[in-house]
Amino acid sequence: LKPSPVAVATWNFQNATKMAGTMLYSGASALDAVEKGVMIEESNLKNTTVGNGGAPDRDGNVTLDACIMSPEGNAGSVVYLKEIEHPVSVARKVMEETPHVMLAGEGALQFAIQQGFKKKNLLTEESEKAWKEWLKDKEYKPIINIENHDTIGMLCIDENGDMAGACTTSGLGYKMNGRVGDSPIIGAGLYLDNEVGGAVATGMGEAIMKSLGSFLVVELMRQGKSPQEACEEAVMRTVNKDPNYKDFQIAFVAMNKAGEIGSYCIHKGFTYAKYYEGESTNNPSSSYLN
Ligand code: SD4
Repeated sequence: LKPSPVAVATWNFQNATKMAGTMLYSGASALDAVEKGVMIEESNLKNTTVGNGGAPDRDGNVTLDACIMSPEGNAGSVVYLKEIEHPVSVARKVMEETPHVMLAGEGALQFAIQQGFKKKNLLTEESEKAWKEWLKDKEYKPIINIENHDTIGMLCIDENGDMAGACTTSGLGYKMNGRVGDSPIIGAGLYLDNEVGGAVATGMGEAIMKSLGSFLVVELMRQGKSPQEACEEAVMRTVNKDPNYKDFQIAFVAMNKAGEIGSYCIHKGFTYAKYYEGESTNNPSSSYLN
């Protein structure tokens, strides 16, 4: 029996899950739905961690990371991409139009332009103002407040029971120039296997990359764990290994082929959005710390 279509995303991004969910219930593919779904947040100027309006690095550059995975197990990714509002769509083009998986920086931008994407200034007045404020003290430390973590990772199941996933971000605010996080790394910010399920991550990318967290979650599900158990074990890897785990947040959302969802994080406050059978919800995640 196939599950009904489902769209699930990190944080309370219900506009994104509604977009993806309504597309899925009208017969769209999981791949089209995840792309269009996360594009909502790439264009949302109020979201300062994704796409247009994303916080710049400490030198004032807005640099974007994104990736996408298809039911066939294909993947595309862009890292350190500047001046393009929809990095997820460029990642999809990398997957579909090139022999490669990942393009970076200048080359990614050049490819995007060849593909017809238009350059745009993504540094808004507000994010420039906030950056100039930050420059006064230049204090760089992980910020665990939920307001500062708005990366969108999304997983969808379509009417055929096929799954796709996407992840897109401007990364940690005021990161070093050149820094790339977990979000565009296949297996870290996103992993999907259409036979098993998928996982997406948000939070401190450096910690997620070191455990290749999303890959880990999917492999644990493959071994028979529920999405919830798999997310818990992946978070505990970091908690047990990193003495500084209290200073940062990491969170995973996972969904298996049956449409079962799980989620876990270090610090309380993480939620995930879901669209299922016409109903849109925001769901609190369980956490290691309260
Ligand atoms: C990163 N994981 O670049 C991203 C940041 C994030 O919500 O999730 N922000 O490390």
